[in-house]
Amino acid sequence: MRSYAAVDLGASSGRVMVGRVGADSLELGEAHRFPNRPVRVPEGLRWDALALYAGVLDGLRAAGQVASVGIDSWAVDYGLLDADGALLGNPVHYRDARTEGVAEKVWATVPAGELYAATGIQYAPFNTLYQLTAARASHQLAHAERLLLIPDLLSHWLTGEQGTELTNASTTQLIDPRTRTWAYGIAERLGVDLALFAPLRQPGDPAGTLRPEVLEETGLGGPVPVTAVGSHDTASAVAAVPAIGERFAYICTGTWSLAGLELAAPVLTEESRAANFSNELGLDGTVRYLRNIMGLWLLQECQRAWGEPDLGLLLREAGAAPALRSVVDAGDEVFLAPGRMPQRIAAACRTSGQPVPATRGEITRCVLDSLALAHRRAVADAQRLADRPVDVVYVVGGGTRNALLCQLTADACGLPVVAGAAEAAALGNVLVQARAHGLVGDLAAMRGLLTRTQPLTRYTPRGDAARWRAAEARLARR
Ligand code: LFR
Repeated sequence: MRSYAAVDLGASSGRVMVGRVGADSLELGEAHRFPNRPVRVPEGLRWDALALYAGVLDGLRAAGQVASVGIDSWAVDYGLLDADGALLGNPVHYRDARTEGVAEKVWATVPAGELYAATGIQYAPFNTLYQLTAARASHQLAHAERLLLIPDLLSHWLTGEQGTELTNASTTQLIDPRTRTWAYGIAERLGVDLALFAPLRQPGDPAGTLRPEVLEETGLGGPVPVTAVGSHDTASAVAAVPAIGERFAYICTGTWSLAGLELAAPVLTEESRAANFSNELGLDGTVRYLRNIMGLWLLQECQRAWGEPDLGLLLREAGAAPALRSVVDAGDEVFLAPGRMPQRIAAACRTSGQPVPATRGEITRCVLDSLALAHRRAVADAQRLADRPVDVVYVVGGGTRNALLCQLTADACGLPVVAGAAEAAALGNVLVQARAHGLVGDLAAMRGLLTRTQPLTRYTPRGDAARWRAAEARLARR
């Protein structure tokens, strides 16, 4: 048995998990969990990078001696370093308003169709490319010598080394998914200086060793290597989908729902662009062909507005509320920014001529029905666009704790749902480290180990597909 520390940073909390991997065993335990609270300052919404780093150090201390450390987090965001290597300001949060209207400016130089054909990345206002364009005239960018994506930034602080991990780099919209390296032509036309980025590294590559000061602060005995993992949390989570064979779809549920397929090659058609599917890069030459859906963010923001009531109670109320009475488009950008979520959901129902959910139970039901409907559309669209039929949908991530959402997803998709690990990202992170150290074989072997060692819950679709079709048609008519 060997122990690996997986640092997994989510939009609302970070955790350091310890995975113990043996020849045919895999156990995961939590060493430390800490809040990740975005901070609104006069210049906008920012991440508290130092608090995150402090949480990582506390976590490594709690984790104890490990064979290696891996870091994954949400995508697209970054820190800028000056010529002395100092962080220039607090990293900007992807929900910050600075990218409003920026994509149109980019498309005036490189039309959206061309951009998609070259990068395969869906339109989202927060793609790193748009963030960099929004920041073009800033003093910070003018003084920046280096850009490090969030996991690479933390890895740099731990080791002193710099790199740009590929799975996360693909979310910048500056990578060509066919060559799996920089989209040089696009960067040049849009005036993005690729020299800002440290050299690319692959999941499994060595990423340095903990600095002596870090060893001292955490009480660990050196040397402790840091291993590059699928540093985009979704890359790590998809690696930990407990799938057998190829005929499966996955939904990574958490703050976001990322729903789609694992492919061997990107789908770069105009139809795929119109359907807003992304081709993010995964382990071992795979492509994560998926759509971003607002996810449990909709519910988290409602809970925040309601003073954080008990989730179990809310779900019971939602279970008792009438099904599919009102649905909203869970892919709609109007839900991206924080604040006033119950009112925004009510407004969306009102303007689409549906009954306005009034109670907490009704609003929660509306959110869960809407998410299940969005899952249905994404799974169906992905199969059609990639010409790859599936027999089963795997759900991983925080949403696996929400049995109602899993059941509604099975009902909506008309397919069996198999719910895997809530901490899938951490498991994928651990397994890539274990593999780099020779303990596990390829992706199929990693998944085999997961199916043998992790509890799975199966949800069988309950009939009445017609009601979901009708709800879908209601949304499409908007
Ligand atoms: C999920 C995730 C998504 C990405 C979003 C923003 O945590 O990484 O994959 O689109 O956060 O970075």
